Amino acid sequence: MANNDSSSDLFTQAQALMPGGVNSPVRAFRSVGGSPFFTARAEGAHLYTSDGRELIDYVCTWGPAIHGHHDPDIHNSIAAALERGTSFGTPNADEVRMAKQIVSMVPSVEKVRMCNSGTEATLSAIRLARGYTGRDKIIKFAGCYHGHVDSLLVKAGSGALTLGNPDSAGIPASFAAETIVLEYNDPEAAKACFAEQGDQIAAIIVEPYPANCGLILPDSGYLEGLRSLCSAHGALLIFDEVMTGFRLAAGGVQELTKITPDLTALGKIIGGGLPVGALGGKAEIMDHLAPLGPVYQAGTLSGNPLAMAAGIASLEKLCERQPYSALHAKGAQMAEALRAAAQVKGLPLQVPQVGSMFALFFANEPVRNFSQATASRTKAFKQLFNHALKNGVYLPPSPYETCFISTAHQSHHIEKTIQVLVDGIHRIDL
Ligand code: KE4
Repeated sequence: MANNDSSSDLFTQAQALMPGGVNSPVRAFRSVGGSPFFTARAEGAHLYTSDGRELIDYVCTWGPAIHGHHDPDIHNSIAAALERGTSFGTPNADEVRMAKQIVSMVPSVEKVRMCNSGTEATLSAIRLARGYTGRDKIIKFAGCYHGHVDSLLVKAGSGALTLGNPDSAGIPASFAAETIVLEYNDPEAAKACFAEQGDQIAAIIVEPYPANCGLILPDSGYLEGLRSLCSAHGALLIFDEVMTGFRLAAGGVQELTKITPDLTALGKIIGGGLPVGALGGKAEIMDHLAPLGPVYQAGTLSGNPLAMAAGIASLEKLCERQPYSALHAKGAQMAEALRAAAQVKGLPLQVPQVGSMFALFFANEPVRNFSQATASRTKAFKQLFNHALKNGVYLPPSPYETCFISTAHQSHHIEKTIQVLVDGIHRIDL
């Protein structure tokens, strides 16, 4: 239903009905000031706000919209599925089609369990790792965000970090005690941890390229080291590719690095904009899931036919179009232009970029871990965010997120964005 209320009116109504006026905290603009705009519709590279504004969108609904918004192929696939009903509660052919698609794209995945969000995928992955190994402890890394799973909301990134509560209230100390938090890109810390308690560690869960505390890339050999440690100590390596899966390559980071995790959590792009997550991995491990094995995992709408139709269309389009080198070129063009502008101004700006993902840290040195990310100048980011928004460019409303480029971002969108952001960089007052 079309609504003619302004964003401000809608936000006033929303705050009376939903905590913070949002259904997910990072949307609340708490770290960049002001109030969030409301979106009336989205098309291609643009969001159209309830105030009649057109914005070039670099949030891409936090990752799913790799083909841009309102993609016609995804739209038509959903419309066709809709003619057959919305949910059956029984197995349906599109679940088989989706599973075949994932297995064909993600190198390490032999079997798949569909669910409804990235959070469900990661919570299922750690439960499966604990059930399979008979061990309790999980290693995660400071700044990584794996969804709002109780035992993983410890030194978490994304909205938790944005709001300054990386360790959420409401999580019993007994839960947190089973989670070991290490600094990313610190191989010695990981080695020491396994030397001390390797026989208690069920798994490492890692965003292979952490993108929930800005974007951090691994030092050479770091991920390979985690793989070796897990293999040597009988722990599982879980790649949380909810964000990077299908985003950086058809097979995600594990295709780029040729590292084989034991389990992979997937989400975002896999749903084509509808709620979908998935857990995949070696058949021998996955077969420990109910109804075959003792590890329970379930979901009323898991494998929902509409969501499968949207996700299959999204993944098939990626396989047909193979847009990754073009997306990388756009990301590199953006990053190089912003670095050059900052250098001219003598501004400490790091722009980590890989493929269609990039982030902005106002820091003197490249950011390699959580501590360095949180030491960056967030006030400068806030200035740039608001300058960009005022000039029609929507960056993620937090310095602890990552920007996404879609195939709908044409050269003129990139060029306009560079012009706006370079102007914003020149106006920053540290
Ligand atoms: P969801 O439960 O939000 O679908 O996925 C959780 C999740 C798991 N793993 C990774 C690597 C993720 O990035 C996420 C969710 N990402 C955030 C944005 N950085 C979602 C945005 C939000 O919380 O509203």
